[in-house]
Amino acid sequence: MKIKGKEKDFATIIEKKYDKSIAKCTTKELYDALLETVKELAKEKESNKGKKKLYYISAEFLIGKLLSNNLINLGIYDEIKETLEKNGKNLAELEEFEVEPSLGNGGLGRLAACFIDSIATLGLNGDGVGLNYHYGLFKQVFEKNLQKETPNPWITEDSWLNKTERSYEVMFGGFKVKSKLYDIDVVGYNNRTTKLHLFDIETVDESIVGKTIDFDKELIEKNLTLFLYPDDSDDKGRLLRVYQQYFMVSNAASLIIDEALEKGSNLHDLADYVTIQINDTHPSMVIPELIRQLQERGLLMDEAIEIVSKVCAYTNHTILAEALEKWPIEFLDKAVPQLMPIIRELDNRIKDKVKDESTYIIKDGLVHMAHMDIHYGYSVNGVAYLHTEILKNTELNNFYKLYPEKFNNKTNGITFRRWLMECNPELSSVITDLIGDGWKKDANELEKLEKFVNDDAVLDKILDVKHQKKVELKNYLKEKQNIDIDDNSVFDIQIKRLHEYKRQQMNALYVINKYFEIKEGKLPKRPITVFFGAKAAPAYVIAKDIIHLILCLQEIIEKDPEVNKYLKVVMVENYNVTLAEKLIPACDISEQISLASKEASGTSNMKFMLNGAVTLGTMDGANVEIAELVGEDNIYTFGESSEVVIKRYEDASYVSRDYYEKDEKLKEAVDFIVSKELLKVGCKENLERLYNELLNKDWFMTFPDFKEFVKTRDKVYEEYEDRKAWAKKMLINISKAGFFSSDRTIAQYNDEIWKLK
Ligand code: Z2T
Repeated sequence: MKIKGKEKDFATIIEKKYDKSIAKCTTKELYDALLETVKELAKEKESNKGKKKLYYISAEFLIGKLLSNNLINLGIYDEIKETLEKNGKNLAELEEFEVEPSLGNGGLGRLAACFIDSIATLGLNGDGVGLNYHYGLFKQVFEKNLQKETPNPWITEDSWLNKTERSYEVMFGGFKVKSKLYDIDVVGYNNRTTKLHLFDIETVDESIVGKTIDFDKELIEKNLTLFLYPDDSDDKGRLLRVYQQYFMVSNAASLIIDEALEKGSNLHDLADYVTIQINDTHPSMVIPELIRQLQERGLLMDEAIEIVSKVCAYTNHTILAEALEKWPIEFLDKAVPQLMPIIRELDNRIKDKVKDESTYIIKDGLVHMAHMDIHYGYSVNGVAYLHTEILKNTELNNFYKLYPEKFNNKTNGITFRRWLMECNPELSSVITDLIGDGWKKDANELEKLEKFVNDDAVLDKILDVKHQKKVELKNYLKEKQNIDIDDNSVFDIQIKRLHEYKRQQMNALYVINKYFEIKEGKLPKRPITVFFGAKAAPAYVIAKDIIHLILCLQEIIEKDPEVNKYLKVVMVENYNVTLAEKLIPACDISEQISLASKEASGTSNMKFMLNGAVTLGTMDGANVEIAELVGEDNIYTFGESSEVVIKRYEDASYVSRDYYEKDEKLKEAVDFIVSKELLKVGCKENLERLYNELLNKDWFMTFPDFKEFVKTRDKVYEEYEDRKAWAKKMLINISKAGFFSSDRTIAQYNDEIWKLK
């Protein structure tokens, strides 16, 4: 590799730094040296430039570990790997040593991370802006088959954060704080870089947190950047979120204005210098805050509003009503009193010209953040075709009627650098051997794989790689969690945040059903391993009950000698990006079973497909587009359509008990939740609550889909046995995954929304 124009090899760097050879270094010494080297290399790369700049503001950036990713993007992965190996060391150990940053929770945060990778790679002038949470999202531990939350400190002296000199004053009602900016260099796969800006405060005090994640929510100066999504089941927690959000966007607005001024903007022309993507409603207060700061700098209200309306664009990530943020006026009055008059003015202007009350910003004492985004942003996008259609035709129809031109779709994507090249180098090299490495820059080239669909040697290779990745996962989980897995079993995986609409509970009901079949002597042709990975929000009671059910099932099945040879449940602890990178390449069947209409897009569905798993899913989110691309022979779909589901909600006609009473198998499975066997290993309170919830409500309609789910899943296992036919499905899935590259998504954001050069 070249540093400051001079050819340098890692061995010499080590020799100079520690006065000893690589072979004699500890893992920490090697890691530190690599971290330093990569940081230096990143600084030397040209950063993306241009007059207009994008600021992608997001409460989450779930970036994952960065060492290997950066080595790949810098093009020195192989070189470093070989040098280490020659000296009896290995990169995997350094990867293990790195701590995963805890700056996100799920799809929205991981999407933001894929996006900055693609922004850097495409050479676009755009940065990420967010917060530097010291503990981030909680760490999940299992105790007595229950989820427990503990702090997840991830910032060590070896982190990728670079301290900067940038600092702003942020005013809250009654006090002010001083911010401090940390940057992480984001290295693209093309020798260019961009930045992730993470704001923090110096007065934050980690010692107010003990072994649990409880802390005094009123000590804002000490707790502001401790946790991502602090428990919001009480007012104090919700108020803290407002403080966090305002802190994020006030800093962002200051940074944006400063950078524009430095480049020669006179602020009247700010829209030529800046575009802001608001990643769901968490950063929505950037709208009134930017208006406020522009007024502070001498602009009049009318002009400030006009400018901001040309600068801000909003992405919606969900249609779940309970997830659309609405803040009580009192909260904003208390935390950010300077914004309330501006928000009122924004609302009044709408009330003056729009008749439809459902679109007002302030209603019944609540400030509807998304409404503000839609009225005062120039673009509103959904994250998959179906999702955007539902926004236009149902959820946001009243807004669509006002501003049809603002609405557009940007189907999500994933970075193939992390989700193929890094996590599955074996498959990557099979692909490159077949079609060359053009696919690394242009993901659509993966389609060239299609011509090998009848080539037995190629199909065998793909099956071999899959098996190898299954063995790797098996060994990893043996070492980490002391779990024994049969690598010849079929690996059936559902990994995502725990939410009722994602329907992990329906997957669990399937497991119970299979358990009974095995007990009755109806044995599967091949053992089945059902993997789950999921964190539940600490205050989301039913979600935690579902985790409890899964962990109880895991224990019961494990201990049952009649069943454990044929069925195994594995719930991995503290599911995160690192684990995803190990699970996804090993997956045979990708569970994407959300209630149709509820999953905006999903992104694990894309990662699985890219790694040769076959989807078992509902026609929801991006599954619809996957089905369209791969064709019906290469995906398994089931369940009621989004139209039927939406209707059912509209006419409130769904009664779960009717299904329960009519379907013997379903009844048996549901009853098992509160059976003697389960109560022996589980807690009565949790299991009964879940049982009652399903029987009396089942808000996400698992019962109507259950029968077809069982039938389809059994068929998947059946067809899995024709290994050659299955390998063809794998190959087609890989070859059609190119559309889901986040490079494509970001190119579309740029062409149709940001319009950067
Ligand atoms: C989130 O991860 C998602 C939606 C949210 O709505 C919030 C969070 Cl934290 C407020 C997810 C969607 O559920 C998922 O379907 C989608 O793929 C992902 O965002 C990225 O768009």
